[in-house]
Amino acid sequence: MKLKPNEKLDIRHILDDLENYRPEKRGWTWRKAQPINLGGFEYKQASPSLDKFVPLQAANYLGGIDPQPDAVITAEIASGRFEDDIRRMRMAAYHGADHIMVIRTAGQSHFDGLLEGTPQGVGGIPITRKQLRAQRKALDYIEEEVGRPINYHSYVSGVAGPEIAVLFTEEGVNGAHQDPQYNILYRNINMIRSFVDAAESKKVMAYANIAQIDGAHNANATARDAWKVMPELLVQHAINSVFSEKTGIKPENICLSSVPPAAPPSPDLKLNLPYAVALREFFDKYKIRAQMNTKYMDSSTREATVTHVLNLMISRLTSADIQSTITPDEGRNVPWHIYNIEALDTTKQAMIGMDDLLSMVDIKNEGYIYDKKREIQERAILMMEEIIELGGYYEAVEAGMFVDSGEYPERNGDGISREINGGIGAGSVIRRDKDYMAPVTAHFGYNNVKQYGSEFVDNPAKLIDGCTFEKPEMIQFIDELDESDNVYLRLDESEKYRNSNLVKPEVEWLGDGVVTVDLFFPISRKVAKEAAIEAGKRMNLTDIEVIHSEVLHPSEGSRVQIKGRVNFDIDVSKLTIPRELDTLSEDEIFDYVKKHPIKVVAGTGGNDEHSVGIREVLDIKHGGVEKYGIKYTYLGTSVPIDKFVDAAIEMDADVIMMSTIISHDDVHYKNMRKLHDYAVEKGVRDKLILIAGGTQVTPEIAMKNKIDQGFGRGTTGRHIASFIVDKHKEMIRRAR
Ligand code: Z98
Repeated sequence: MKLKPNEKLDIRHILDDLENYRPEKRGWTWRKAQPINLGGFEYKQASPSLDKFVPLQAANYLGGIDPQPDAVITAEIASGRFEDDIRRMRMAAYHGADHIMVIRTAGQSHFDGLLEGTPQGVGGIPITRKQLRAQRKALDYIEEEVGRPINYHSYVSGVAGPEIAVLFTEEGVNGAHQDPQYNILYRNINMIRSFVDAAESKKVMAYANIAQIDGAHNANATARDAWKVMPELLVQHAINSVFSEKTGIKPENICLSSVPPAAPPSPDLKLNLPYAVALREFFDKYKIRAQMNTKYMDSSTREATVTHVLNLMISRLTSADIQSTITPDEGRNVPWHIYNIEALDTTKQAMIGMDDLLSMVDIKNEGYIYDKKREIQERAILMMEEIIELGGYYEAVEAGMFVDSGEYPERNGDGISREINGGIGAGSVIRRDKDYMAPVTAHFGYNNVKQYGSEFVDNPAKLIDGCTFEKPEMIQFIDELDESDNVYLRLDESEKYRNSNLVKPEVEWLGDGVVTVDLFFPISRKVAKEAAIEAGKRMNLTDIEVIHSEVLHPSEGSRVQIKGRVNFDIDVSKLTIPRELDTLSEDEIFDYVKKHPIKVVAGTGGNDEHSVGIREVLDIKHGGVEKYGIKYTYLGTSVPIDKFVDAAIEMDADVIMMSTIISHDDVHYKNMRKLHDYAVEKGVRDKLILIAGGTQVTPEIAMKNKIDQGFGRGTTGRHIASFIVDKHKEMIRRAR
């Protein structure tokens, strides 16, 4: 299957023959960082362009270019239905994502084994072999379509961590979070068990070249005063990174999950920049995965976006290698298509906008930034020393040293304390017997295989002629286990919206019918929220919830955003779709008009006094035809129809642009016909391009009334100039 931009990705095709699908490659792929030249601009921190993409809107004025930054860009997807996530992955790839993280369903860390089938999740998807296989297969098609490898990512945590690492290796997962401290601090899993599991998991990840992201950022999200835990964050990064390296993960696959710990209204850069510099300096052989600060995010996408952009500036100043784009979703827990894609665009826009920033500004090696950086590093070293004095990491956790919201060595006594012998899975670690033997690849620690020959020491799986890593045909593929909760049932339920004429508004699942409505009420926020819900009811929405509200003034007004569900389908075959006018590129229009000077006479026709629209499409100010070198003479308002033609003859004009807003008694039709008839009568119809425009004008109406083209709402000077150029070319051809 080859994907085509104008065809939907067929989920059922992805599911076909999954049993025999094999991932095309293992391991992580970095972007090819290289300077590029695009649209006449030089970019230094860039990477090759995509074959298929959706550019930023401003690209309309810059030749449609879509420069890509050098950092890998992440989309975190958490809809709960993997089949809908696949469609979103494709949208994300078009907007520049080459790292797709699928969030796991709530509570999967506590499952002590693997799940099978494709059940629906809460706040993410249950990770299963079938789901992984389907998504990796879909990404194979998508990466071929956009022309760039896409890294697929999920989480190796919880009591089934090692099993998940093996599953990820078998299924071609390219990146994963793995940090035993996450299990201990946030999932209350026993610490000894977590480190033993991590050793095994990391060894497997090293074998598969899976990039590893750690969990330090969670301290930031959890601690009450997040900006104070900066020294601890360095300590957490250090513990996981060194442990990973010792299990065999290559430094270039070790990615620190860094979050700028503060956000406005705190003095963002004054806190976050020295922190990022301290981190970069200490951990220069590893990669930085920059995550956004979600700690302070509430429900305002605007506010989240500004924090995101400040974070992106820090990423640029400290050369982040992977850029996450989680922002607006996490804050208000609405993981919808539109916000995922918006966050990707924010990232692309900001990173490209700040291209090569470091060659223009220096980060000072003195004064405030130096002192602050140095202080954070010193505090981190002191914390590490105290941990060692206490007896090690386990003792330090038991003493509540982590996620304490004091700035080390200050302590607030609110750290997360876990008992060495407590937590989930306590007592489940047992010493391997002397004759312990496991004939598997990438197994950590003692393995008694030497007795069978020295060739098995580094390759125990040879004893059984290879394990599932070498021989995927040994993998047992389980399709579905739950008859009442699986992808086929969900696809059947939404089938009427797949490849049919029916559509329904959607935020995350096909046919979910969810819409958002933005409202303003001139009252207090408390009352406005209730008024908004009532408004939603009167709009026939169901399941109405307020998802955002803002005070503009305590009594003068409040903004409320609600979501709700609609209960109708739209048959697109019954819609009248206006014909889209072709536009030429700005350069094409400029070049043509330079070689073939074009003159226009224009005005509002008959008794029409509405001159705003016509001025907008004439004047250079807002991109009217004048911008392209077209000369115009404005005849004014209420121009008699015959005067348009007489003026055109007198001025030797090529085009008449008549604006006609009033439609009472079909006067706009009548005036168009009159204009044509008068031009015929004067013997100049063949030499003139006649254009009519106005809110009630359509191309069909204009042409029916013998006018060359009609322009309605949304017309810009470029539309009209493009038409004039095309028509002018045609007239020259005909005249030959
Ligand atoms: C992120 N948006 O970092 P559960 N391991 C680590 C984690 O940080 C996480 C998990 C496992 C964030 C997502 N992080 C939050 C180190 C989650 C996931 O228990 O299955 O949710 O574990 O991308």
